[in-house]
Amino acid sequence: MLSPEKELVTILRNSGVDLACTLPCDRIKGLIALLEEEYRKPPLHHIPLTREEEGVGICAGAALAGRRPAMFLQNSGIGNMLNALLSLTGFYQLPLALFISHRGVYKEKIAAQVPMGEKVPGILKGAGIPHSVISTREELRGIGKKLDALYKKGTIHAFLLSPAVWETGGECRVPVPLAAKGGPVCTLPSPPQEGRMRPRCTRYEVLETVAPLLEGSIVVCNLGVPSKELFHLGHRSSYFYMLGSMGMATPIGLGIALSTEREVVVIDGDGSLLMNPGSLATAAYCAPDNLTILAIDNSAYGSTGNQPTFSGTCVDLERIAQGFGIRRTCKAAGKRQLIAAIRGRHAGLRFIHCLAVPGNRDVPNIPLHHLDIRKQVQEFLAGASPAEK
Ligand SMILES: Cc1ncc(C[n+]2csc(CCOP(=O)(O)OP(=O)(O)O)c2C)c(N)n1
Repeated sequence: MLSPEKELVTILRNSGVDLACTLPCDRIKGLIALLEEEYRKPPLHHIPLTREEEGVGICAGAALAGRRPAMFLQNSGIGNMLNALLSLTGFYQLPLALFISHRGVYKEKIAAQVPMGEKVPGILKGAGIPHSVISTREELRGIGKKLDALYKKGTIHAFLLSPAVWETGGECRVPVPLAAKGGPVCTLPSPPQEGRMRPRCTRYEVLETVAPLLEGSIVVCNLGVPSKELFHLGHRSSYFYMLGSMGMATPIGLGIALSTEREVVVIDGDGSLLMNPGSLATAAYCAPDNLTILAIDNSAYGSTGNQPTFSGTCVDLERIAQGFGIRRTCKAAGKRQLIAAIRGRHAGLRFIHCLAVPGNRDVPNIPLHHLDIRKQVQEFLAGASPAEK
């Protein structure tokens, strides 16, 4: 029996879909890997995205040129693209097929997926975007007809892909392409190192190294596996674990840093920073003295299966931070450099570009309720100021 992923890609090809823009979700990693393989050669095209909104623009341009574009994303990404969908694709009546991994409603283990997952059908309805729920093979087979109609009419249609559909038999055997073993691009080695720095630690090892140095600081930790790993290494009430809202670690940390005298450390990721790089400009503009952004760059969307990000091929995050105006930047590739970077006396906003090798530690979900996480951090912030301690 064909895997559901293979059957869907066959339907796409039969309907003339020639452009696939993707941003990973764990539940569709097999589908994205298959698209990458099958859409490798022109006239077909696969484009990995940094933020869903840019995909809307790319697809609109492609549709203007007569192509049949489709996007593959998690339902949370709808929140990142609604304006572009309505004021560009919808306004100009361009065709766009949205294949949305529908989280939060079926065998969901991550509570933060629930609000967006439950509301997304209503959000689509409110936005006037028709949608179909796809949870069985039969529903999957009905996609072709709808695709033909939307490309003919120049409309948007959303297919909400329930995780149940991937359980309808036949395993997708395409291996998920993993981030390059060589790790992130480094075109700007910080003195005294010469030449290309090589990452040596996984994210877990990075967190293990820095955790003892984080006592007393408010820590905002990136969503997904980074937060779970940090919790596993030892919980502190000063840790704000993100359970959703990809791309928001630096903005959250900036907001806190501007509101307290305490040291604030943001643990961000390359995928998340690439989704919202403008947050570095805002941080540089505000430049709070007490903010450190520790970007753990494993050149991968680690939490969703280590799909490569552009930091493994063409982007140097330290240069990005510098270009946005952050003056104090450095690179760290091993434990000693990392400790020196974190301990280093400083005044002003810092950006530490920590090179890491891809890989996740197998750790359980965080057992805390999100409101308890908030309460603990609020109470920590409301406690004695560092000067009074
Ligand atoms: C808007 C949105 N799109 C996609 C996802 C799925 N997602 C969760 S974590 C993650 C990867 C984050 O990668 P990175 O910031 O590099 O951190 P890493 O997991 O590699 O440490 C993705 C794509 C999401 N939660 N929200």
